[in-house]
Amino acid sequence: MNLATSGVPPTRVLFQAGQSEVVTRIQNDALLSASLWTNVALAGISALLFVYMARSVETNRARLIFVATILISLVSLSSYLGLVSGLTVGLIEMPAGHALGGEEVLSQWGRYLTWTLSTPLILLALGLLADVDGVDLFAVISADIAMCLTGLAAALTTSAYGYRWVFYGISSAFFLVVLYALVAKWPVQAEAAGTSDIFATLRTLTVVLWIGYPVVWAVGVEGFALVDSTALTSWGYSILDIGAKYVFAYLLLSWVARNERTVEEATGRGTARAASPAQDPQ
Ligand code: RET
Repeated sequence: MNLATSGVPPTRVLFQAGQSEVVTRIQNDALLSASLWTNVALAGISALLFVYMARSVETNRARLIFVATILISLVSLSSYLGLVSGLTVGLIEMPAGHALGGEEVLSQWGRYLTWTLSTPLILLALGLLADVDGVDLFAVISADIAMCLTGLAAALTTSAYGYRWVFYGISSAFFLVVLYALVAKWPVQAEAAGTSDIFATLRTLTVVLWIGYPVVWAVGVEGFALVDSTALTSWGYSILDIGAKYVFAYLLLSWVARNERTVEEATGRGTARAASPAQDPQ
């Protein structure tokens, strides 16, 4: 069916709006394009760098941390290619009550979808570093995935302005679970694992930058639209991504490569020991 001639009003077309139309809008906005291509480049370069850094890593747990972290860059590369190609971008009409109510806004909904893959990998890497137990890791990663999916709902809800914020509130509640683990629980386990110094650095980086995401959402086009530019909102997320993924990953992997023994010795105090009766006769 040709939507242009079918009599379907443009406001109802929303996600059927052709990818080519969305791509044209992105390409015509140099600032917006730059926010995406910068991350395509950084994701690709960082993945290559991390694979290179992995060449001398031999022990199991260190290798696992490398695999999880290299995947962060690869997920990011796919995510940003989804955005620049228009595959995971759509036009949504903001509901009445929103500062841009009635206007069509470019929604980069693919970001939220791919965060459901990248943020669990970040938490997995941090959890392995701190040698947290499997149940804790499962609970925190589940809350994190729920945070991303309800964040996706907040961004895509167009039936009523209030519902956008209801989903935002639920997403924030899940986020508090993640923050609680990072700030209160995991540092204690990192201390026991002998990784507390690097864990503290990465934890601070993660907590500060991750708090930036809901702030960008609230201030940017999706929330109060105090900044009503799609390009600037996109740059907000892109800059946070650079710190939360590539800088984070570089700091983590260079430490792990230098301290393989500490990482390997930590195995057995948390997950592995609890799961393996052979190491724990009681
Ligand atoms: C949203 C809006 C709803 C409320 C909250 C949010 C939090 C998002 C976070 C995202 C972190 C993303 C990262 C991506 C790396 O690839 C969904 C923006 C709380 C914390 C680190």
